[in-house]
Amino acid sequence: AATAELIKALPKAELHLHIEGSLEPELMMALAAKHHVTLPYATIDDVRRAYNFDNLQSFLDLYYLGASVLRDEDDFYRLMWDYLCKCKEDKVVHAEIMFDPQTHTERGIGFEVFMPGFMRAIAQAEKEWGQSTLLIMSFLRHLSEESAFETLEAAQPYLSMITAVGLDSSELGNPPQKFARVFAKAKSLGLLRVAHAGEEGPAEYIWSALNDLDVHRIDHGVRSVDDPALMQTLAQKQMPLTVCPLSNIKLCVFSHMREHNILSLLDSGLLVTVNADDPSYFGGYLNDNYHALAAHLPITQEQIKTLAANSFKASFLAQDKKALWI
Ligand code: ES4
Ligand code: ZN
Repeated sequence: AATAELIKALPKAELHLHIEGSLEPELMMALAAKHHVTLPYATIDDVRRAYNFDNLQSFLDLYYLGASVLRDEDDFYRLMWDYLCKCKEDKVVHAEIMFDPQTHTERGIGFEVFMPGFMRAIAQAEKEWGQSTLLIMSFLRHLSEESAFETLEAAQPYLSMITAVGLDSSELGNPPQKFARVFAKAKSLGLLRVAHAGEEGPAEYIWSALNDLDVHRIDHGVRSVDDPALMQTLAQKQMPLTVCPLSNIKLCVFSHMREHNILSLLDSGLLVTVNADDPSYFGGYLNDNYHALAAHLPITQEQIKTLAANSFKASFLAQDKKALWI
């Protein structure tokens, strides 16, 4: 009970959250009806029952299907608004939110549709309760380098609203170096950089994210334990890892939460953070991820406080703003 109270009371930052992965089944079904989109689900329970994944790809197939109901500006507003309300509830005082432009542009829905929807919700939450947010534009790595360049080009009018670029989707067979030139261009435009690496992919992909993409954080990175030299480099650089416990269990990266390696990453001196990834698909928002760790691992209250402090240290907030929360 004391641990539950601590988790609830601690101010936290969320650093690894796909806004399209916060689409709850209720909103998905409502938007399908609104736009006359046919989904292979008759009821909300059918949607929830479908969320049993064997690996990353089996999840991504349903994630892209779900996102197909997002059509107009109001849909993107509602998606973002619902997530920001969860932030308020979970004491997520700062959120660095990823969005996947290509998930929408590939369907003919452009930046001029989703960006105003996102920004209207962000402005409202900032005004109503002082919510702090920033945006990370993530490239789909199963698509081409050319498509990523086109996405960066299409984002030009919106760059003042975007802090960083990221890299997500199917990891195996799509190593970070495939996007080295895109990330170099993004860097030249003043954008910060993160990349998913070492979720399903090998430790070499984490090296590639560091060396070829010049990232400030690694999303997931749990496979770093396979490479002692990499562990040493990550610790020495204090390179943040945005670990997503419930995601890793749902996607069978670990067979059970008690097998999760987050405490050994922490004990090795890495700058580890806890994050929700795709909360509506993986069974919970940020506090649920902390609760799942507390339920299955011998985590101490001090370690929980360290993880929350790390989330600010690893954030893209300015140093003076970080200091308010650490
Ligand atoms: C994702 Cl968990 C995960 N991994 C890679 N790409 C993604 N996109 C949304 N969630
Ligand atoms: Zn992710």
